[in-house]
Amino acid sequence: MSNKKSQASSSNSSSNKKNLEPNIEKISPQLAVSLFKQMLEIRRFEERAGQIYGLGEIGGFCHLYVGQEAVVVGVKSAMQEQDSMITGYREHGHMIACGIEPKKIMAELTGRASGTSKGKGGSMHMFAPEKGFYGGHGIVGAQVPIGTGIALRHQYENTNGVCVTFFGDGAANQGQVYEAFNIAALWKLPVLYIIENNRYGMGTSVQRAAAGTTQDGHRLWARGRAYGILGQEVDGMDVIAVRQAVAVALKHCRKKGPFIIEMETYRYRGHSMSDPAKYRTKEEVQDMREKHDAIEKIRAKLLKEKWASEEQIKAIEKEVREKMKNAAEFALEQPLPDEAQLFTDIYANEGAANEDTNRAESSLTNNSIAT
Ligand SMILES: Cc1ncc(C[n+]2csc(CCOP(=O)(O)OP(=O)(O)O)c2C)c(N)n1
Ligand SMILES: [Mg+2]
Repeated sequence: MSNKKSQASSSNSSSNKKNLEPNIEKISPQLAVSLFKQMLEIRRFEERAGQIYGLGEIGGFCHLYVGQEAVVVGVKSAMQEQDSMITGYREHGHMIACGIEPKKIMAELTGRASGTSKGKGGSMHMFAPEKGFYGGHGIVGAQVPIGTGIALRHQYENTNGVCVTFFGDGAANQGQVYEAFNIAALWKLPVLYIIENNRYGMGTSVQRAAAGTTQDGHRLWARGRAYGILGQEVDGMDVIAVRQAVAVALKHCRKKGPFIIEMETYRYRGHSMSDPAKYRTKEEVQDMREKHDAIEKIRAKLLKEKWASEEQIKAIEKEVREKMKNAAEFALEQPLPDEAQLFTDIYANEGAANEDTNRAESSLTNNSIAT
């Protein structure tokens, strides 16, 4: 990660001309501690998930968010109650940031009946609409038009909400993203697009896959320019910079419509648990972990500013470790879904769906009599 400060707060950046006015909020010690704790929760959760996957307890794909924690924690901390969120398949951290109990998420990963999708969604398909979280989507980029549609609902129903729509650097090359940008700009939809640029789409680096990007300046955010959508790059390894930039961007979205933030971030683990990550060097990963880790950055700030003592930090670390250990133990003790559950939750309105099926079956029978 470049050591660049968030462009939101940098006045001499060339891209800043198109950016929003900086609005530097003073961060309280309590807030800083809470951001640290939330990021740590996601990290420890993901480490446990990785272990459980190794034990063969997680079926299907499993994409960990280790390294990217500052993005979702910073974003969520700037969101308001009425806002909503949607993302792709690397969403365990988003679920935690939205306040869903880690034990229920772990139960979902392990396919248990008490999981957030009753054990039928797994790692990639988790939802909590009651908390404003709309998934959890396995098709790369598919969440972008859906998030734009949720923004239309916010506008239509005058909720004053914004739909924060996350997608990756790889997804940024999808055609449907630009169809969504077009309609969002035309209709001034309240949508904040967050590009989590972790430098790779599976094993392909962003420079190899995305035109107009370089090692230093990714500039995926600038792709909104053709539609008149403003955007900026932000250091996604700095939770405070993320929060500050998002707070300003959300104000813009509520009043004027779409905005794009490209978060410069990094994933420490492979694309998914089955990826040995041979397309990058060990040194590259080590450098990121040692010099740019977002959790270490805020831990150092807490100590430097005397916002928390060593003892307080240790106590938080212990509490979080215990919580995630308990979440894993809880999940593994839970029963699997009953076999009868195999054919439920397929349609949104199951009563209507059953009627349709009956009608289709009877028309089939009638037809076969007639022929
Ligand atoms: C439409 C579609 N094409 C291909 C895939 C296979 N696939 C899964 S993840 C992925 C890479 C996406 O990378 P990025 O958007 O950068 O997200 P990241 O995994 O880095 O979070 C691909 C190509 C898919 N799931 N859906
Ligand atoms: Mg990526």
